[in-house]
Amino acid sequence: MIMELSIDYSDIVKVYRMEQTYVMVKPDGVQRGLIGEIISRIERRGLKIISLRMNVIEEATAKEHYSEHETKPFFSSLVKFIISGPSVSMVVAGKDVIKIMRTISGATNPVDATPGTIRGDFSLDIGRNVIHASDSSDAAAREIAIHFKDTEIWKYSKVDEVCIYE
Ligand code: RTP
Ligand code: MG
Repeated sequence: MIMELSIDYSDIVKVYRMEQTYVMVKPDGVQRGLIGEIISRIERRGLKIISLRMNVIEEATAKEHYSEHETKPFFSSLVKFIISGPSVSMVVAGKDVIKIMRTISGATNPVDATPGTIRGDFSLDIGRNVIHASDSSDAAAREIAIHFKDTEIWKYSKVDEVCIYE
């Protein structure tokens, strides 16, 4: 028997209006083979990756990205670490994605990160906490613009969105 779902596919376009955030698998996450694990967690949650790139971030870009911390004692070691090897940058879209990505990521200091979060499952040290995710809508807009051109961000529908969103 063939069953048809009674779903209104015309609503799919709503997802375009949802939030976007910037996510990075930091150099430690890349070295430890966690790219796939992290991307899987993002996808399985129902979030949509709308841009994706591996590169070694330029020093000036890393300084701009973390400019809110430029007076902190850990700033120079943080920048040095972020540019130390390839990282994976993404733009992720979805309903409440900024808050959800922060929750999936876990507390900044892994000692406080709940098991089940990325930091709580895969890290031990605050300076090697595997993932970055924007912490507010202003930060998300700023960070996406630092790391991606508009033309690198893909606004597409996914067929499962009718099952993920009410
Ligand atoms: P991120 O920006 O990397 O996603 O991390 P976050 O929002 O959870 O934490 P934030 O306060 O923005 O700090 C940025 C990164 O700096 C390192 N850090 N070290 N030694 C220290 O006290 C210290 N505090 C922060 C961490 O690697 C943190 O992810
Ligand atoms: Mg931060």
